[in-house]
Amino acid sequence: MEFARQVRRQAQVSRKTDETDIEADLLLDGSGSTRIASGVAFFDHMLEQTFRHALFDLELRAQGDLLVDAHHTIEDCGYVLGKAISQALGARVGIARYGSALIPMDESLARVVIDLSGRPSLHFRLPFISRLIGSCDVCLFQVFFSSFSHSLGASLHMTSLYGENDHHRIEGIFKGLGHALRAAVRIDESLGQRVLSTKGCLSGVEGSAASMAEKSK
Ligand SMILES: [Mn+2]
Repeated sequence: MEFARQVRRQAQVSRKTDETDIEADLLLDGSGSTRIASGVAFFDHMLEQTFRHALFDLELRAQGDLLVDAHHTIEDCGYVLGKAISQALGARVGIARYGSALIPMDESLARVVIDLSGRPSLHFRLPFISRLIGSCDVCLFQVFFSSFSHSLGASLHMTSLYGENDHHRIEGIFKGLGHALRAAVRIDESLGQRVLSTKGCLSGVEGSAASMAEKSK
């Protein structure tokens, strides 16, 4: 129990390809303070919702090939953010593992459920009315959540139950992700140094018991 508590749950991840150059600095047990600059304003607005509501501190800087379109930038931000959370969680010792949220946003209602199982899976249901929100193609949200769930190693179920306005509906989803994450990463003190799995590990994570021990030194 002491072991899990003493570790500062943070990560820095950078990733550079010919398409994107991204740096993320993340603190899980933060206050929700964010500085986000992806070059896609509406996407920044959505990420700010997730990390503010999760109470994670995040600095994210992305420079992508936006002259092509926002696809690579948004997809790779998903990859980097999922990886940063996974890295900050290490071997996932003592965490609640599951989180869920029902989030109203005016006339709309979003449901988000997450399992930090180590196994990636995404179910995303939001029938958009428009093709664009701001300058952001709505098909890119699913692309984002897909790469995020893969690098995080999480089963992610996101459903907009109803609503009239695309902006409200997707914002409810991003806020719901924040609340679900906040619940799932919470240290459950009754678990002590155990992992909430009959296997004894949450498989597929990049961290390991050895790397947790290294960090706690
Ligand atoms: Mn908004």
